[in-house]
Amino acid sequence: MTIRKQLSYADRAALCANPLAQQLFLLMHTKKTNLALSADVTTCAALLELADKLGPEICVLKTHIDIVTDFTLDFTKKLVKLARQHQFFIFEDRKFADIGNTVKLQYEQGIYHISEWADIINAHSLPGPGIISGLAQIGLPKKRGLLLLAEMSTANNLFTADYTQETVHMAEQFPEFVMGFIAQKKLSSDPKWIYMTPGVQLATGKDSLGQQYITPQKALIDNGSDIIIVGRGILQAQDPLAEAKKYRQAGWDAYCN
Ligand code: BMP
Repeated sequence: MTIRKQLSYADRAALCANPLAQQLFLLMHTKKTNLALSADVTTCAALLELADKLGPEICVLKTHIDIVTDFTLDFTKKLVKLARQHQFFIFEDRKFADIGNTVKLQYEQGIYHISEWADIINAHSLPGPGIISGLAQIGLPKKRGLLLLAEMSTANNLFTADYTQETVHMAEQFPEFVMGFIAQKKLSSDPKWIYMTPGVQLATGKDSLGQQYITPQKALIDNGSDIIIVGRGILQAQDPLAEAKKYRQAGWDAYCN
């Protein structure tokens, strides 16, 4: 019987063309965490408190900046400071989906100036490769990274197997800027891609609006993903820090398995 050694996060860091993917793999390896917190709260104070308390447990903090009611640019400076202090990357879950020229403006300008503070962003591949070229014009000089949405966690979504594979092919044309995918499972044998999986809770289930949950073990062991993205599983717990530690342990045990 031959036993094939799986590549570790550290091994895979060396294979990445995108510098941020490399740094993220190394951070996961040294910090021993593959947990991303989906910090879906609506005030700057609540977001900063989460970043400060849970920052030591996570590799990525995911934001939806347009749900924050009292946004200021000063808030983003504080968030970046906490990210450096506690060693995590900031991922703005903006899901860009327009033509290249428009997403460039949305990424750099407007109220949020996303390119100034978000290490990672994501985009739909639906408009074609121009969306990646547009975002890359802003993000590449700043050494940022892009994730493409190749699958979604929701019930009855319109992502087909062909769409998912075409998304992987599109990523292959931009290895310096694309880090990997938002997906439910590993999609390619190329070890440089990083997979982040939302729709994760300690028990399987769903919410009332189509969200579906798989367990950390299912995401990381059975499906071959790399990072679990957890929102309400942690945020709605009585003690979010204690719950984050549970998810961190479950995620790390699954990776080491
Ligand atoms: P929760 O764990 O509370 O269900 O939150 C999941 C988070 O991941 C949300 O911020 C949502 O926008 C995001 N997300 C998702 O749930 N499924 C996807 O396919 C893609 C996402 O970005």
